[in-house]
Amino acid sequence: MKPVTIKEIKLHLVALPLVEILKTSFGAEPFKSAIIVEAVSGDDLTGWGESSLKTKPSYGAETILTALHVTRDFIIPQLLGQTLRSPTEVPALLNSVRGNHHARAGVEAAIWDLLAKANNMRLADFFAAHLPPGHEARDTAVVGVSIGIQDGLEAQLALIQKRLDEGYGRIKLKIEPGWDVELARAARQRFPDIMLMLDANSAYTLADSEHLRQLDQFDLLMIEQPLAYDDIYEHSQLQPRLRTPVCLDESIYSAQDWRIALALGAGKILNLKPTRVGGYTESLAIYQLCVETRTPLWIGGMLETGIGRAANLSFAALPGVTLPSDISATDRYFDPDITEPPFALQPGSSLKLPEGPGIGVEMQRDRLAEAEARWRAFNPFAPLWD
Ligand code: OSB
Ligand code: MG
Repeated sequence: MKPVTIKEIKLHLVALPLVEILKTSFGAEPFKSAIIVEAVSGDDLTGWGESSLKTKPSYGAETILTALHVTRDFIIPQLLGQTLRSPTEVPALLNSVRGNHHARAGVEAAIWDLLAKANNMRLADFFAAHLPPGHEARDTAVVGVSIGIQDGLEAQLALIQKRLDEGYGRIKLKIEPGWDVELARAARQRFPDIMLMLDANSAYTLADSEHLRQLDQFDLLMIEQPLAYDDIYEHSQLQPRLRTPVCLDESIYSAQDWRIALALGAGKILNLKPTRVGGYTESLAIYQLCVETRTPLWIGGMLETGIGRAANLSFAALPGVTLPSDISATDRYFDPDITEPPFALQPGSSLKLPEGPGIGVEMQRDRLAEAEARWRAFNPFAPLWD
């Protein structure tokens, strides 16, 4: 593999208007915010990555501004001037930076793209090159769509119908107390045969076990993160009381967390968000653990821009990703995105991998500049100091 030397790492704070707001049990934000990371090599190749975060610490502890601070002041100084043969060398170089997974993942992703481009490989094939033989990437990944909490059952059912008409083969609905059993009942009655799952985003406690058990009658593919965002143990008490498989999202930050969760029986399925676990190196370790333990695995999303989505799609094309991923077509998120070409849904509820080297999509510099100006105009926070 051809190495690269990291000459410069630039950060772009962006805000993009969402075509459809995603309301979850922890609320909704009007814009997609992200840090777009631009890594430049000594021979002037550019790699792109994304730290996909909200402005509030509502999904996890990090925010867009904590990630900016940690990336600028602690992560970038460790990497400038380094010569890397593989992006899997990045975590060791960032040993001194604890936690802050989304921040570390954005920079690591830019270096994955940079090294894949330096070696003229699709990112998906570059991932596969870091796995044992037999994990060659497919040219497509099977995907589903995540639908937010709506203002009433009819509106919700209409939106499910719209997504089914577009060709999505797996529907995920966000739930919260007061918007769960009746929602699932109505969705099942109207759509008896669809692949349906629910995501609670940590809205329940173990005291709700009996209530959640009512969901067992609706033949759900899974229920995602019913209990606390940082809990594994109580999920292990809940899972045996449910027939519906529990899928963990928020509370799995590493391969070690997932090993513990599997040992305790805290869940049967994993939503792997590469940004939540600190990047693709840790994601590959988790992937291998899932393959070894035959755990069903899919790739989750954080409403990524085309930069993060192209990379996640490349990962979702690995054969050990066995369930539909939360990576939808561009028109579900942005109009337009900051990259070209857009992702369009294909037959079989799938997305095609871009063909070029690295992430395979092209940054549109004018739209990036617009999205940065939009962030500055809408940034809801006062300066931290002056
Ligand atoms: O819980 O999976 C989640 C988006 C932001 C934060 C958390 C979640 C989500 C999604 C959207 O469900 C998935 C996507 O990117 O399409
Ligand atoms: Mg989730």
